[in-house]
Amino acid sequence: MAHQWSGLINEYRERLPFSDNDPVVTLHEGGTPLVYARALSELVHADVYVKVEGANPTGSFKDRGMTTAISQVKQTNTQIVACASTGNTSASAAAYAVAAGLECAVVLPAGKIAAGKLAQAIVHGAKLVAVDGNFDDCLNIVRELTSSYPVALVNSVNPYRLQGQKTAAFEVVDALGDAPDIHVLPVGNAGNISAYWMGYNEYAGKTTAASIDDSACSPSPVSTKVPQMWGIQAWGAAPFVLGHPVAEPETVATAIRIGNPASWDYAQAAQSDSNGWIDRVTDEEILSAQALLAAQVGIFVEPASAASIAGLIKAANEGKVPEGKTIVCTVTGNGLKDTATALGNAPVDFEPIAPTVDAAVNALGL
Ligand code: AN7
Repeated sequence: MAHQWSGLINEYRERLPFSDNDPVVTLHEGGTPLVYARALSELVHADVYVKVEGANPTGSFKDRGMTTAISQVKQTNTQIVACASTGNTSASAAAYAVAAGLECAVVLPAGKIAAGKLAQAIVHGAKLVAVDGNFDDCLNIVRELTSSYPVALVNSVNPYRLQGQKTAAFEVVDALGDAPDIHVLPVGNAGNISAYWMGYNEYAGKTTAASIDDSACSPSPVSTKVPQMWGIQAWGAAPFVLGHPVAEPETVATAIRIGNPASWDYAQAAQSDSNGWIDRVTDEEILSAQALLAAQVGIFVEPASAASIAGLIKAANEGKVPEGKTIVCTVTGNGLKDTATALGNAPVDFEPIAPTVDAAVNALGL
């Protein structure tokens, strides 16, 4: 029988802080496609692959960190988990709480969550609170709340989150046979860039600042090198580019509408230790990269995810993409989560035709 992917804790347990008898809460996350993107490769004169994290069970990379965070909570007596979120973390936390038999509370910035993500938190039965403020305000509330009440924090400041998320780097190396030369990904709260950097280093037999577990490096090295990390922020929410927090972040990519990233030091280390950089792209560049990926590669991602593609294209236009290198872009979330932004003003009310083949042939201009 063909191998059935068993979820990332089971697949990578020897590199995760779980022993054989620990409870595992999984929706069989991970094992996502790494797709060669011909149109992008031709555009930037390199071999570009897209890591399609929207293929995870709740449609974003957050499931990687949620299987590990929620499995760890199952080792304790805590019955409630909580998170602040721009949408995807809450969708994932709500689903994994169901799988674990736990309660989930989510604190969200009012009016700034894409409809699909809000629907997920609701259908999975999370308790929702909408705050008149941004993500950073929500995270402050949840941090205080979880330090005073018997509630487990499952935002990426919980180190188990990054442990799960680092497995995406393992999968890239497993698929390519070695690490890529460059890895590009969107940056919001900066957990993911920190987690990838940790994963790449562990697979190369090294540790990083973000490592929580000395045993992480004991298995033998798999890769011979680590990539440059290129992080991409939205123009109006680019604290790393500006060098300081942004009080009122604003961008069409609501998932990365974050002004005061929690994993600041880890992300700085990832960019400097890898000789990479963190740049920013405009909302226009994000939306046109989203459209290009959908129309020319066949992958529909949400706006925040398209930031990585936009950042790669921008770098190519500035002559900063070395020719012929292997580049992986993580696209973090599924386009179906936010169809309103993708459609923009495109007409979706079609004039119905008569129910005949002739009318259809006519209308389609065949
Ligand atoms: C699609 O859900 O912060 O830099 O609360 O949903 O690790 O924060 C989401 C972040 C990129 C940024 N792409 O990742 C949340 C949340 C998508 C995202 C990011 C997010 P980090």
